[in-house]
Amino acid sequence: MVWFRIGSSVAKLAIRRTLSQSRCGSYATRTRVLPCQTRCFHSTILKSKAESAAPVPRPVPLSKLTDSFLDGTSSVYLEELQRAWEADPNSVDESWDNFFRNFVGQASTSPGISGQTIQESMRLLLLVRAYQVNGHMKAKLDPLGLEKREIPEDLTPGLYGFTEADLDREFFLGVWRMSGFLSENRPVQTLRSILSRLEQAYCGTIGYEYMHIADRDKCNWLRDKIETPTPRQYNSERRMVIYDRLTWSTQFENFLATKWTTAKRFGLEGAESLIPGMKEMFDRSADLGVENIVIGMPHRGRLNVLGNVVRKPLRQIFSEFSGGTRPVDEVGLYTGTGDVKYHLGTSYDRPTRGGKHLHLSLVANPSHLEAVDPVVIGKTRAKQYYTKDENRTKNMGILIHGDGSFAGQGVVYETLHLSALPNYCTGGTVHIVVNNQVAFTTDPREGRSSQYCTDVAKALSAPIFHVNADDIEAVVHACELAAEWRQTFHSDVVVDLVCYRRFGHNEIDEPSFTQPKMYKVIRSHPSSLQIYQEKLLQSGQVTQEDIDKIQKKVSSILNEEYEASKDYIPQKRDWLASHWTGFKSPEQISRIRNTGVKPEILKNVGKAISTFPENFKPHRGVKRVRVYEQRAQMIESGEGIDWGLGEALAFATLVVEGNHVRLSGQDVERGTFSHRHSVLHDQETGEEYCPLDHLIKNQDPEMFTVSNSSLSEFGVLGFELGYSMENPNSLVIWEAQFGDFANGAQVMFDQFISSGEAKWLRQTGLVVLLPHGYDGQGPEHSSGRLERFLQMSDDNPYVIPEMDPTLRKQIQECNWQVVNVTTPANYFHVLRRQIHRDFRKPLIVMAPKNLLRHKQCVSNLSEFDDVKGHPGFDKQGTRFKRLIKDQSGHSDLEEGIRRLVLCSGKVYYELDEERKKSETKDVAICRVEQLCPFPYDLIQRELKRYPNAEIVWCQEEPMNMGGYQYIALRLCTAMKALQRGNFNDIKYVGRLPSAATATGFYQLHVKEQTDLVKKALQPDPITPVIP
Ligand SMILES: Cc1ncc(C[n+]2csc(CCOP(=O)(O)OP(=O)(O)O)c2C)c(N)n1
Ligand SMILES: [Mg+2]
Repeated sequence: MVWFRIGSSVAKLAIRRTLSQSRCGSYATRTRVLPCQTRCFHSTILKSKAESAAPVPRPVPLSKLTDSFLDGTSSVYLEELQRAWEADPNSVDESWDNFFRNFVGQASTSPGISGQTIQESMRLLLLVRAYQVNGHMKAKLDPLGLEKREIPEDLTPGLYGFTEADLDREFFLGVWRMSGFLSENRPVQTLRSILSRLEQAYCGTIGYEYMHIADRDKCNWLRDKIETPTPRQYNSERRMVIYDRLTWSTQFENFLATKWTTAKRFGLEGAESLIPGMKEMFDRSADLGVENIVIGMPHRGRLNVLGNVVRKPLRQIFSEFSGGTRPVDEVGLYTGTGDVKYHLGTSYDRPTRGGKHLHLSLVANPSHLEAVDPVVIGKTRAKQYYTKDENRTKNMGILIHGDGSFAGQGVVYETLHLSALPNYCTGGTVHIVVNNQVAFTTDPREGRSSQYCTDVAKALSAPIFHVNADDIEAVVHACELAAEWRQTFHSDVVVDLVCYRRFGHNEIDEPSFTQPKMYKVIRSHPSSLQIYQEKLLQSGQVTQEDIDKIQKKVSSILNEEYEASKDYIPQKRDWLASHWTGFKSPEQISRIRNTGVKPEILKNVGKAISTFPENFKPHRGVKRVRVYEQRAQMIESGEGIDWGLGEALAFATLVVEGNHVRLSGQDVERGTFSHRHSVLHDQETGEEYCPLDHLIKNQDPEMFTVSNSSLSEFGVLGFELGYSMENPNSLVIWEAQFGDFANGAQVMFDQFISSGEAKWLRQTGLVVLLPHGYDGQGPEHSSGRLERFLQMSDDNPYVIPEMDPTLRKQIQECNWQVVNVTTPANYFHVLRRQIHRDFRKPLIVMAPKNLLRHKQCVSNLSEFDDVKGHPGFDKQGTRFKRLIKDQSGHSDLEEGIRRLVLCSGKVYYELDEERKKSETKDVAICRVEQLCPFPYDLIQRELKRYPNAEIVWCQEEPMNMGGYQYIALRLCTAMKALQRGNFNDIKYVGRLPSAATATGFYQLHVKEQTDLVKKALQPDPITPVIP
């Protein structure tokens, strides 16, 4: 494995470019003091006598020259190269060697070229190259004209020794293995025409950044599009469509502004061309085969996109503006808490200009900027899986960003970095940055260190098209080009829509407090619509009448929709996605199903997952000790099934039942703790084998997916969340390396997973595995922060809900489930339960570490099956056990038990061991496997079983962490209902409150752990928490 991803040339190129490019401040770039002074055109700084006397080159085909030949943009560099070559031809790259051999010292054979020096020819090429690399620095991108950019000196012909006298001289440019005008077979051109072509291609209202892309074909493809002899031209019909779309965008905002003068809507004024740009991009994408587009976007312009692009009925948008209506009373229609209008998601079918249909989904998002990015990408990938879109050309993700957030939020980078990973790639995301040159009140110069707000995308070799948003046709062109790029190269592309924000951050904000100069200019700046209107009228292609007609039409439809909004009643379809038809809302009872599996299926899949091809040679340790021989033996004997096998059986049984299973996270293939080994590596060939891919005949290799991820929590968890939301018939799991690291994705937990259903009525059955447990690994490797997940649970601690199995909706009504499971069989069932129910609910699992190989932490195969009389089979059948009662064979009434210790997780095994060691017989230990929602029925069953017992909650976490605070309130409610005491009757055994999750001193850890385990079993009563 090499240390770099693509090729060392990329790194070299990047370094060289950093050294050679002097950066200048700009409109949308950070203002910088330039070390360079803009050079005048007449400068002759590099032209020496010796050079002017140099021999004239002959036009030799340079077919052997590679792109790398043109990497440098510095003439000094070129001269140095030549000197080096003269001293030793082997000291330079082969392409340069060819070049110098072909040119230097040869007399001209071309009659059209006179007085041209080899140096001039090379310098001219460097000038061309400079335009390709840095032309965007001179492009007219700022609609407000406030740019203070200094033109980089490498765009001044004087730098290369050219003077005005050279303008009408003809120069040799050669026929290159390069697309664009250099390849047009016009080797001889005047300097004037070369310059005007370069200016037209690179310095108009679109600034292209693409020369950071190492791939020659991609660069050529773009050059071909950029360096066209005739600039883009739209016919009058097309122009009217663009005009119509711009009118809709503009009038929509105006209409909202007049009807709801003080409402916050985060209008698009100043960036209205986003809407026609998006529509044209979508049309082009549809022409190129795209059928589904998943959109993620922030607040700015969202309503406009919803109304004009996604085509959410305007009447509905207006109705929501007038206060928002909860949907009509309909049986089982859950409305949740709702969210403000500019966060809601939706999906609609949209006809395209080319006569196709596009399905558009706008993903609901929180205020947290950019947090939706990975969710959109995950959802897109899931759509690709379910539609068998192997080329990834039918389903596309598009993300709209703000300039401040694109540059500032780390999740942007985390998302971009998923783009080329085998199990996360979506064939390219199109990014549009609504670059209004301000973030709330912050100027770019204070908001980012990079030149452009889009620079982050260069790390991923995405082309970036900066476009002046006032030139609507340029916007349309850039958007179409982006769609074409995506469909051709299946990789990310960025459109940087350089615009402005006509009003404040929102409509009731005063922008002149902080940007007085900018807003002075904005006040007298015409809208894009006015500018375009003027242009069309001047062209003579359009009459004032045509324009009036469109204006009138749009205005009357807006008014009609407004009238209709007054009686608008939301429909159920607004809330539900198609794959989810039949799934129950939190208000509809869903039957509890068993999760046991037929013994023969268990045996069969068990064999399949412990077998590998005969000639495959896995590591000896994996083969013998961990996976194959031991697992095969466990299946054979039906005993001693460990965690890894329990999990694999859950995956395998779900897959054979037709479900898609996807597990992702850092190092999940092997498993951080080396317990999973789901992918084997042949020790000789390096080949990989995943047994779970071979459960059924011709199994789709993606049906079971296990994938190591990039080292990201926020991005990858978000991706998996998006993936899980697409189709309910999939078990999607994200595993943290250690639970401690999951808070890097805290936004995902807070804004999406815990509250997404309540806010946006979107269910997910996502499973999150958080390795958790106190085993002396210090404060960063002990805690998955169980307390946070419990604290965010929305079950009322003082109310016992309906617990009758036939009427129970406890889980459905709760925002998520939090478990800390202690047996492989119970883990198997809790995973299967995620799928075997008619609703979906996130599942947070405090996953074990040392239980993975704990001798006692094993199950028998009979606990996995559905056979009556087997250990897992109770009154209802075989199911996940929300609580595991004491294993001492107690009867329904045990009056002699003096203490009932309730606990959760691996501390159980330590308590049990101590109980055995101390031969304590009068203490019962129950495991609360499902902490949330709280298993009131089972807890009360145990309270009744031990009527005289002192009630103890034992945990290994500090008192301000772990389950204590959540459990104590609910346990108290359960006890009160049985008249078994109150809060002070709940005894606490665990660590004292602490700032750090755990001690870093191993010896101290051991002492603390031993003390708490001993205390839980001590003969004397335990002192109450409240003295
Ligand atoms: C993660 C996050 N931090 C802070 C905010 C508060 N906030 C809302 S809008 C905004 C400015 C965003 O600027 P930009 O990305 O340029 O978008 P614009 O509003 O200019 O369209 C900020 C800081 C937020 N919504 N999300
Ligand atoms: Mg902004």
